[in-house]
Amino acid sequence: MKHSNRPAARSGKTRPRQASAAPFDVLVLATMSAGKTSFINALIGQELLHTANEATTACMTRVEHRPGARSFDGTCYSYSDQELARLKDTTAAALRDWNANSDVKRISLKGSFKIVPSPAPGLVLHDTPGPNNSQDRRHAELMLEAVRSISFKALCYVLNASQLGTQDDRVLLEQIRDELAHKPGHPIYFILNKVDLLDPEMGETIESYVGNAYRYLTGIGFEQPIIIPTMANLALYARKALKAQTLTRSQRLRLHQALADLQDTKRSLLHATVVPDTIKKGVFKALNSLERQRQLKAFDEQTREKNDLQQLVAVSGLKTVEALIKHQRQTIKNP
Ligand SMILES: Nc1nc2c(ncn2[C@@H]2O[C@H](COP(=O)(O)OP(=O)(O)O)[C@@H](O)[C@H]2O)c(=O)[nH]1
Ligand SMILES: [Mg+2]
Repeated sequence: MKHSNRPAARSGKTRPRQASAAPFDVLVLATMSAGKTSFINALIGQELLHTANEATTACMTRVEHRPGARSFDGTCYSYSDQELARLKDTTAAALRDWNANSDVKRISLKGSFKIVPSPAPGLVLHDTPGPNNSQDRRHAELMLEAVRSISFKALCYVLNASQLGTQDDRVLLEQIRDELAHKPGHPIYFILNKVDLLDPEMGETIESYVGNAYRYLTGIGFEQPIIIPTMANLALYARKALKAQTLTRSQRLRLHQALADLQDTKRSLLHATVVPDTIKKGVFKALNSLERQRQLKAFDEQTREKNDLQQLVAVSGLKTVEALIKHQRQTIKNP
């Protein structure tokens, strides 16, 4: 392992105490490469966890939001729950190494999510390995252990819109349905990811794909599923651009294309979303307000670009998921 095994040095200064908040754990599940890790990075607002078009997530990763923290504290643990390494400022490269190390079972990260508005403290996201990796049975075991042992308050299940209803996906959904039968009252948000890959001119409209997903999920036994068409990658790129983080050439090109298509796609993305009315109205309101601002003010080019990026994030599905999480947290607090 490349990184220091020594515990991080403690500074002599006393830090201000973090406001303690009730934890709200969100478990993210899916088969391999549906976009779990990309979705979590978009929720964090930074490319922190490692993503790729291959079986990358090999261990459990817990990411806790600590508003105001300057960097991400990271610790990784072995299968016997021994601390293997710890870093004060955990980088994506360090996480890639930990993730590739077969001794590492779980990683814990604590830091400030770089999104606006900042979520309330206590939000914890859990990334899990896709259980359908035929090379490594441990992935499936870890996923199941996560569902059974983490006291999550909401579950995000990521569906790959461009490969809906594979056999692996159906098996996993049936497994989750059976596991959740013993845990009533846990909302599931179905993230219909990669909708940017659909080609409306080939008849692949958002509405038809959400309809397909609805029938698929109700057929498996999920009644009145909440379905959010999502573009996790583009939301992440837009959030990176809004925070002046460097984008790769390919990310810039894809973002540019998405912004060019935005006028045609933005309303259909929100209309097709299957969520409670109050949530949907809130997201439409935010989009309308951004559109009004863009028309009314004497915007310079830079402010207009920022407004476009905010509109993209507003319709990317991420804002809808964040609104659902916020609503669920309030419901738990004030039942
Ligand atoms: N086109 C597109 N690709 C995506 C999206 N989200 C993730 N991906 C890509 O899908 C691949 C797998 O993503 P990853 O987050 O590692 O999936 P995981 O295995 O479920 O964690 C990567 O190449 C991502 O860049 C999306 O919204 N649109
Ligand atoms: Mg992953």
